[in-house]
Amino acid sequence: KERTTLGQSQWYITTPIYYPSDNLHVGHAYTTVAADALARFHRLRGESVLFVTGTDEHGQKIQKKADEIGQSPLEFVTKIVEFIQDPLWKRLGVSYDDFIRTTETRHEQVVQAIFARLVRQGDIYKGVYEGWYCLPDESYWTESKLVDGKCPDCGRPVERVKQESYFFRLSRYQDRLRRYIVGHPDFIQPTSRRNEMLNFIDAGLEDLSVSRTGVRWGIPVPDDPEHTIYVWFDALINYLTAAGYLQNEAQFEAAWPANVHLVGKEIVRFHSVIWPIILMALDLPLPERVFGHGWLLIGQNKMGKSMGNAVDPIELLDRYGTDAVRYFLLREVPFGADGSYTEEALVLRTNVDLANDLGNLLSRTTAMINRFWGSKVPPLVAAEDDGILAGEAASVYREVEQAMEQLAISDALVSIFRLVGRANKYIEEQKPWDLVKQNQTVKLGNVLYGLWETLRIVSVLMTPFLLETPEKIRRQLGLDTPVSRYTEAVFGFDAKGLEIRRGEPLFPRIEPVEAPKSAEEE
Ligand code: ME8
Repeated sequence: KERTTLGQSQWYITTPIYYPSDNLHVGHAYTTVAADALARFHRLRGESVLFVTGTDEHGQKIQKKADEIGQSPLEFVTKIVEFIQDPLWKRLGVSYDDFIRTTETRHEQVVQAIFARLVRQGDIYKGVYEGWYCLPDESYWTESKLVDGKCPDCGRPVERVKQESYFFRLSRYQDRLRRYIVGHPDFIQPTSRRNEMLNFIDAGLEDLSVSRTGVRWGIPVPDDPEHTIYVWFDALINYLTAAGYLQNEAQFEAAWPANVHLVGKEIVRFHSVIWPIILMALDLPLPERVFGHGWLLIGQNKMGKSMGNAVDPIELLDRYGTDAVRYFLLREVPFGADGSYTEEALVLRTNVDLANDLGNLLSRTTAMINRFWGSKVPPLVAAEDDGILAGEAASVYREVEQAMEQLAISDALVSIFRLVGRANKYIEEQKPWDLVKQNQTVKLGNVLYGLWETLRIVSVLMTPFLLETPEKIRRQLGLDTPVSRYTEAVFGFDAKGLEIRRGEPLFPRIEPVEAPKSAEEE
């Protein structure tokens, strides 16, 4: 884990903090692994990174769940949180710098300080709330927003709430927020989500109820402990707490504003309406971007705890290993769009891309260097090189950088695998076995070097995405050093004296799951 370097600006990325109301599923792993790949990419470029994830532990939903099984809420969530940290994120290789729990004192202090300040400023006032509440989403709705009497976001039943409450004056900031979003086209991404938000704001922002009576499990309102602070108001502030707000000035200087809040599309509204208004009220700069990615679907439905279709990431890790699971999550669906999850697709991806394309390139390359060049890595005779692989590698280098800037994570992997594919085709074109017979030694050496060098470059480019594979490739290439900088992915490495070490296949082929036809045929 990289330590925070003070006095230097940090690239700050966050995931949502998840509700530990149940074990997390593949949908949560999706966001978290994506954030991890982005964090690792920025570290590889030599930037100081702050990558934060965590858990959103208060609120009525958790309280209800804990009551049902007769445990204290803290006891109940703590077990789940420990599981999330280890084994879940540990086995997925999530390299967070900080894990924030909203029940930590450092967070409760910041939330109360902010609440008190907003009351003093007149941005929060006391009134009476009368309307509807969606418990699973922990969100308030007015009568007019309901669809067929249900929550317009998730379609589930809502409950009637009438009680004394504190209100946050969203209405006061409506015009300012609209101007900000219009003036900062990259603030909410993708663009479709930005347009939805503008429409939502144009329909008019009503002041938001930010406290509850009767929900014990929450942060008390300062000087009015009958009220606990609304769980979303509490949760969003985690991004400030983790950056050191009010507690560590130097750290906060370096980290704030956040570069990316990565979230699922269903909570973009909280992050691009309520959150920026909290920050405006505090006179703080807004995050650079809020990126709302799409959903993993099972059939037509969102994968979710309440849908009963949640897939356990631990089972996938047991069956397929960290890199196959990470690769599938990062590659399968264009980042931003919805996409369906199936285990068959995971197996196919692993077999086609990792076992065939990449695995074969490595085994063929090392086999030929072994047979045709006595296991030594041939030297590059640059003046005679055709430049084909060098040229492709240079384009891919730039494409991966651009894709990662735009959070187009799957595109970055598509580019890397285009380079792998080009190298495989190059073997067919150059036919090293004929070059041997024709005694074209310089050409043969350059071809073998080019293939070896492409694999070395691929091992660098893949470092943010896959954890064990880059090392495994490098071991077979005869390289003992781990990857440390993105700029190592440049063609022309001096491989003098290195010897390849042939080894196990990178990804043994997996037998396809659930193939009833072929089972019958057997
Ligand atoms: O909303 N596809 O927590 P949560 C893709 N505590 N991503 C999915 C997904 C799916 N099917 N299901 C879940 C909360 N996710 C609040 C957040 S932030 C200040 C507070 C991911 O446990 C996605 O990132 O319900 C989604 O936004 C998040 O999990 C919701 O997690």
